[in-house]
Amino acid sequence: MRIDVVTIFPDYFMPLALSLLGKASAAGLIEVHIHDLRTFAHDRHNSVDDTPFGGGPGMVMGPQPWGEALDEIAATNNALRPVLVVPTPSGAVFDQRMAQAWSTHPWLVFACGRYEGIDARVAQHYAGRSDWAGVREVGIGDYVLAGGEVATLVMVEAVVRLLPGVVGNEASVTDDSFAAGSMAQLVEGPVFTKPQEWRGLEVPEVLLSGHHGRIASWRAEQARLRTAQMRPELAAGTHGLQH
Ligand code: JCK
Repeated sequence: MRIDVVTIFPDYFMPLALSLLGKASAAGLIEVHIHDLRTFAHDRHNSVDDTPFGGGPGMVMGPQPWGEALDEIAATNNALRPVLVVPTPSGAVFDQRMAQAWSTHPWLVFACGRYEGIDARVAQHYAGRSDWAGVREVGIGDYVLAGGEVATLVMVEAVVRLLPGVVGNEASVTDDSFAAGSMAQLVEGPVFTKPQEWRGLEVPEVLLSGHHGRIASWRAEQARLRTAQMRPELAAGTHGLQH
């Protein structure tokens, strides 16, 4: 999978060299390119923002540097159609199902806005371009960030760990996809490792019993309890995944 990111803060993406994502890059499973939007601005101060039409607080990112950056990126590979992802607090909320869907695309391009966001014509333009595979305007939750960079890191990590060969332990991803149909319905219960007793706290005895059937039922019950306690909206089924 190829991943391009356009941002005025390229340093935000240094974590992509680390850990899971760094290994995926080193193994050639992903190819990541970070682009500085300011290099596509042509005035003396490399400005990328301007005052909003209609008035209001703050500044808005203008369409010209975005158009030049995205066109230049797309021109580097005429065989693939990129999906444009635009993180925004007003988008649909990114979830595991979107991560699964995006993990099958060969090329994702993330447009990280700052200030009050990006001129709406940028998303509109690329949504109408047949040499692009569409535009996804998405948020990562109901809180306001200062820009799209952190949301992009979140989405890239969620997508990349689903790629074949990226997570060493395939069972953990398979489990998620079981959860993905069901992540809608249940969160996981508690997990434990050694030592068997820590500061007077014992690991639940059933987990030491070796009875796989009893362990599975205990875990299912713990998942139900934890979901009811922490995620009542999932327990009620009043969230996004059932269609
Ligand atoms: C991209 C700029 C900052 C700040 C206007 C918003 C009422 C608009 C996000 N889940 C998420 N939360 N925030 C973002 C996100 C924030 C961004 C950008 C993503 C680009 N900003 C900003 C204030 C406003 N207010 C609520 C008016 C943008 C994601 N993904």
